[in-house]
Amino acid sequence: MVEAVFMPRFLPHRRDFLKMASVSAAGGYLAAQQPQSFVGPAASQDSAKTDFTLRISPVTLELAPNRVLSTIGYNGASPGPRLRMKEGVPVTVNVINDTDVPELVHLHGLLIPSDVDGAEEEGTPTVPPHGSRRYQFTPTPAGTRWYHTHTMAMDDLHRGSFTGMFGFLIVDGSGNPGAFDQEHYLALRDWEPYFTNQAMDTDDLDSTGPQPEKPAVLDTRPPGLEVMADIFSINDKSLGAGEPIRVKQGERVMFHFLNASAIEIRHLALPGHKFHIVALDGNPVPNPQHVDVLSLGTAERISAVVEMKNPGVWVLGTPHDDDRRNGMGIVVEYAGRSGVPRWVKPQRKAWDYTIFGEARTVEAPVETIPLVFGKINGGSGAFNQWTINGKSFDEKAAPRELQKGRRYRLVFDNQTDDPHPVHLHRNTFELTNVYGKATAGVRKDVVLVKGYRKIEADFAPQMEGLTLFHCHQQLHMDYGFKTLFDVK
Ligand SMILES: [Cu+2]
Repeated sequence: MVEAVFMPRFLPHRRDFLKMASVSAAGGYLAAQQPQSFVGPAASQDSAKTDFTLRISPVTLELAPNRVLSTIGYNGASPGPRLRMKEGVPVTVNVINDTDVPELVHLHGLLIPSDVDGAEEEGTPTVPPHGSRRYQFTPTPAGTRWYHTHTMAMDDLHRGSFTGMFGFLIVDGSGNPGAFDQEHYLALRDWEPYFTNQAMDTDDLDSTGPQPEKPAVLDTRPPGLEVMADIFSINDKSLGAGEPIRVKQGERVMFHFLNASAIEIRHLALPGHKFHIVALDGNPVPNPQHVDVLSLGTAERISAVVEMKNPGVWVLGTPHDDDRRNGMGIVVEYAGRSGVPRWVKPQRKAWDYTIFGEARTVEAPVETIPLVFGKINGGSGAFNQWTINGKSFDEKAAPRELQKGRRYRLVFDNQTDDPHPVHLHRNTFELTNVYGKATAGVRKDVVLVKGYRKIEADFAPQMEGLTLFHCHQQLHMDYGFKTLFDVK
């Protein structure tokens, strides 16, 4: 069924104070075209540099006309500037902090020393309020990386990754990026978050599947607060408010998607088209595949080529109807076509990391490290506490020691009912088993582990020093869901 979409007509909010005007009475997106930063052929925009400045300061974002919000960003914008570097060529990132609180810039997906990785737990010095600090490092590996704040937010939804402090970081390598006619960097975001006891609503596209890990007796205490949002954008524009992506029939368009949310797990579809997925978290996959729907846990990246062979005006957006009407999408417009952008609900199909992998048998690890994720329900109006192997993060506890170059297998054993996008700093891991299915060759730095399921990932640490592992949902991380390794 084809659904005509009149948008963005933001839904009435659960909060009265957020009464915002809709874009126009007719809901026409053409009334509201703004130049959209970051959308355009990359080649015309940037080339690799060695010196960068990031200024942390308040910014206002016009997500749509009459829908302006304020947050913290980099260089007066959110997303911040796209930082393009060359693999192996040393760079300096000068961070200036115009705010009143200490800050940290985490360089996500890079193999760099602890003192510049941007995590306080690893010993990276903070950027003092109204001060500055230089990050000097040699970027590697090549691929689509990103940068974002790594401060704690706890119960303050105006801090940490709830703000607009994020941006793409591209490390150019010697590899051939493939043939395409246009390249777009699209960061998915939600805004104006709030606490709620409601369970996370999902788009029901990606069922959890069998849960052999689920205990017979569940914790019956009421769950505590989670974070939700009702306003969405791709880069800094809500669906329909920015420039469409303009394409011609027959073009091959490379999309680099980043889920820059602190809270949301996201699906995306472009009706009438397929995504040819070539890289996950910036790392080329051994077995590129066509899919109809993308799944992006918090902090995950997907690079996919779309062949434009279905002329029209389409919505590239989330299958979640409320969220799409509230801004999560962007219009794809073929040359010579006009009219109301079309949306068609995609077929339901579970996301499967292993279709991008190889069937070969992986080398056995020297050691297996179980990481059992637990949740202590906080009850109504309070925060849940999160545990790894029964313990919430304790900064005084000695980190677990690992040996450089030794092959370890991490077992992400999710003994909670929530999906968790877990991230290992300063390393790339290889998925070796996903929900009971063996695989090889898919290299990532974040993986989404569904409720009561298990994923195994192997890695051989290359970098000495403290290495943080955590859930990339800000609230979960802040309330205990993290642990430290120390590589010797
Ligand atoms: Cu989590």
